[in-house]
Amino acid sequence: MRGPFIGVVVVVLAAVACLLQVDAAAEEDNRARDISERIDKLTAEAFKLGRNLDARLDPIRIKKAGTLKARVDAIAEPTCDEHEYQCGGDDPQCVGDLLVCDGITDCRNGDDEKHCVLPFAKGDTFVGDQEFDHCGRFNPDHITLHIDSVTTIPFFTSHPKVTGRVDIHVDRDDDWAVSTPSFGFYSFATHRIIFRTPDKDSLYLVAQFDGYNFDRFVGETLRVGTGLPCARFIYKRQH
Ligand SMILES: [Ca+2]
Repeated sequence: MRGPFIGVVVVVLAAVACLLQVDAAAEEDNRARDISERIDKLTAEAFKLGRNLDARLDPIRIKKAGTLKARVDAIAEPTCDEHEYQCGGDDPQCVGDLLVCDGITDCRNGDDEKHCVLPFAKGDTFVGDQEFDHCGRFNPDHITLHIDSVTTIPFFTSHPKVTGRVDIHVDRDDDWAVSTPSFGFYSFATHRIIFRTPDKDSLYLVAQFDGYNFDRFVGETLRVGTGLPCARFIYKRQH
């Protein structure tokens, strides 16, 4: 009697052991599947994060964001006096325009010497589309500015000298144009070229970059004396 009983017990125990092995294997499979799913999820998140970082480093997006910031800054209350430069950051400080890009650090955060690469060079051409023009008799749709030279003067490195030509195209049968030599100075502090145009109408051109997108500037022609603009063209760099 004991013999068959023991045999039954052995068979039952073997069956239980087998079932336990099956359960353990199934549990291992489930854990492996969970881990695999988590790895897939983390991989997808890593790729998404990488894409977002790439987008943030995209120079076109950085330029657009900078242009937007410049527009907000333009309508905000100025925090520095005229002819002063705002160092920026969390530590408000103003320094004189002449101290920007003069080779000596004046801002506590060093910002006045961080952006001193000229954004244009000899041979560059910008074509302007008219917004309004009631300066003279020509009323052109387009004006072209050619940069002929850019010279950094020792002891006045904050304001490189710029020479150029302003061509005014007039739509007539003979495609007539007026070319006026101009010279002026670029300010690293204001991102602005002021051209002194030697003309009898006492006009001068101010080319204002936004400090971020140097492929475009707003060009206003102003009258000497009043300082009021009588023309505005939006200029774009020709590539
Ligand atoms: Ca300086």
